[in-house]
Amino acid sequence: MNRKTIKRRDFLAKMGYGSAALVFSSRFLSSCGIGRSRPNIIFIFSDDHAYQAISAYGGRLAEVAPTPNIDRIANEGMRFDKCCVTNSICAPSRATILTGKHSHLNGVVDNSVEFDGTQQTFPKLLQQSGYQTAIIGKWHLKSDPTGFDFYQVLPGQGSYYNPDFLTSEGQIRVDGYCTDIITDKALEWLKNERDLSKPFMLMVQHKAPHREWSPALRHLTIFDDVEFPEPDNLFDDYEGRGTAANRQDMSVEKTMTLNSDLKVKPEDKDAPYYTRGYYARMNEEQRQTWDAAYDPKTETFKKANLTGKDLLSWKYQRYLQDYLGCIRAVDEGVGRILDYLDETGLAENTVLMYNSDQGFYLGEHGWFDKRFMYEESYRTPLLARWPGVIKPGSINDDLVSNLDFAQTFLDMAKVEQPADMQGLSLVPVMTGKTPRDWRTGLYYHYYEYPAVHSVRRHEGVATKRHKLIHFYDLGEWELYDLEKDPQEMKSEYENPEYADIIAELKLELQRLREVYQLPPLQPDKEKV
Ligand code: SGN
Ligand code: CA
Repeated sequence: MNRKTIKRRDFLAKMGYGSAALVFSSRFLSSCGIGRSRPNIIFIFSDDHAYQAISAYGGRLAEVAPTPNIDRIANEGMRFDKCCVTNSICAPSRATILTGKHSHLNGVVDNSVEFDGTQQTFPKLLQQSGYQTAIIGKWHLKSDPTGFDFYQVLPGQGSYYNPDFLTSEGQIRVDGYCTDIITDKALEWLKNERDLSKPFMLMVQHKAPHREWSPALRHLTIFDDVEFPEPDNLFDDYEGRGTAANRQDMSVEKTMTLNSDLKVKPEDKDAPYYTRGYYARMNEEQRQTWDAAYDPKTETFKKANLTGKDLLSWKYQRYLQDYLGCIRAVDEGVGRILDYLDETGLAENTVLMYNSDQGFYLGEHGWFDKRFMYEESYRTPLLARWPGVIKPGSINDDLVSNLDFAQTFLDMAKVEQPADMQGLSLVPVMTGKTPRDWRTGLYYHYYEYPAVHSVRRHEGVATKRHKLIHFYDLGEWELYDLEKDPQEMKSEYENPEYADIIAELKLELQRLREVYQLPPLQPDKEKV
């Protein structure tokens, strides 16, 4: 018996099959996805997960809040350091991923738009080519999912505790913690519900760590004794930037609410804190665990009577305790899925990608939330493991985008990439063979204004080093030199030394607008 046969026998034994099954093993193994030329695809997607909160990316939080399981994807695969989004907000990002098109063409320019589910998407094309497709978790596109053989999705933003799910048979409520349930459902589908005769594409989409950052009950106090390093620009005064950065409404200091966001419990039992949101959603037993965790924090806070910078520092610590607390369950879930793939041998022919719908501010510039083209929300984590194809431990810094994912998945599945998709397949990049003429600039466009957090509309172009941003409602431009100023604290737009670069970037912006068929800008003047 050669080594391969022994390996197969071990594997079959693990799956509960005796040696008689060996004769059928080739067919069986290929039905599991092993030895198949078209790989299975698992896309694990979180909501608002900042790359600063993934230890594989290093940074100030890596030691205090490690993510060992997510890091496994990087260690066994590739870490992308320049993965950017087309429009840094939830529904638009999801629509771009599904369609491979910028917001103005897929229609979802902001969170208020309903996704037109009749349009071309990569799950539909995979499905037509013989893949089984499934999505579990946050969807947030208003219309029902199309192109999936199986779906169980959260309505709207979903709930952290005892969440509802929309299924093809109607709405169900499931007791427990959302992140754990989504992982359970994904594993259940992999183990018992998928069609073994087909390759599959599974999207596992978490709500966490979205606002209002509510961790699993077992994780409510894990960071109580941790002091998180502050970013250098937590106390940013926005000097050197334009109107938009100065007038946003997303600061840890002013926008974050003491009760809902920071979990300081109000004394008035009729307060909204108790009657709607996560607290109302919990059952009695869950509330007891919650109270045991947050009552002491509320007491300490009230006694401390903090003001000014001390108050902001406290808010920052409290915010990160919960935000990073949410990520612990996401990381555990990733570990469970990786373990399952490894233990069953399914890993061998399964690509696993981890990504978030955009980045997030963890106190940088004094902010939370996203939307801006400034680095922390513009960049998003991307990690990919593909045994035998991606070299373990590789790091890539090519300019890539969530615009590229649809074509990447199609390319992996050997399905033709439609000419009207606007990205590039990342398969050559993953194999370490980035084409010489790979893009040198990325186009960005944020539309959701007026809206929550008051971030002004803007478009822009980014190269690896520079970023030109046009706040067109305001008639203002900003330019950043990331090599000189990685934290983007000073716009160089008025600096004559940058005149040539600005001229070049304006041409590039114009070129990209034409390539991507952008309509003329529609400033929201009357709402300024
Ligand atoms: C909610 C949040 C906002 C967040 C938007 C969009 N407020 O309105 O902080 O920016 O969602 O988020 S909350 O108090 O209701 O949590 S997105 O990820 O869906 O785009
Ligand atoms: Ca989001």
